[in-house]
Amino acid sequence: MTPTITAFERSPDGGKGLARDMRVRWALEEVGQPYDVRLVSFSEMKEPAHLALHPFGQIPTYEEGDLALFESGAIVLHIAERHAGLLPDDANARARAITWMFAALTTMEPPIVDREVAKLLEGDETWYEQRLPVLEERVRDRMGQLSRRLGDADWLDGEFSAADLLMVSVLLRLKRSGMLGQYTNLSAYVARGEARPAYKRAFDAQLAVFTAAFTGR
Ligand SMILES: N[C@@H](CCC(=O)N[C@@H](CS)C(=O)NCC(=O)O)C(=O)O
Repeated sequence: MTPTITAFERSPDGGKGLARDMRVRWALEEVGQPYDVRLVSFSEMKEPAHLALHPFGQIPTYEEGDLALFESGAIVLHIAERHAGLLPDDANARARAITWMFAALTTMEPPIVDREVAKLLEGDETWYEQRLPVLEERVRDRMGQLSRRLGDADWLDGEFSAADLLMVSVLLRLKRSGMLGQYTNLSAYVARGEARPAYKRAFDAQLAVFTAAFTGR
């Protein structure tokens, strides 16, 4: 059965692939599972039909027959568990990969998103200039720790897995800030993720949505 995911009708990131449908698209592309996309506007996301799928009125969601999921990490895990290619077969290696998936979403992503949100919503506040270095320090702490752990390895734990897919997705949020470029091995790690054919297909698909919304093509 072909799953359906939801994505922004007009992504606020301008098609840069930072909205969280991108990681779900990427996972589906990695395992070769075709999918449909239902585009939603900001107002539709807050209406009952969408709230029945996503209690917080956000994207992405994932529907497959009777199953409806929300939370990008849970969706990627679901895809990885049902298809070969995104989680190792060995039980311990699989548990470690899932650990890294949680690390990407619960240890790395929050400080990165806190910094982004502050820039977006608090940039005009008088205290913003004092707050920014604190937020950036928290991001750098985590980047430094991750950089030391990754060392010169290609991926977090052996072969590419759903853990790398999520970690690269999270780190990509920092690309424009210049902070990623301060960690040579993390920049190379992200570039390796972006170079994957499945990533490129997913990126092109989400960009096509944005382009169509603005050009009508
Ligand atoms: N923890 C959620 C976060 C979902 C999320 O923040 N989605 C954003 C797009 S990337 C969204 O829908 N924002 C619109 C809103 O919150 O109104 C996940 O990983 O799926």
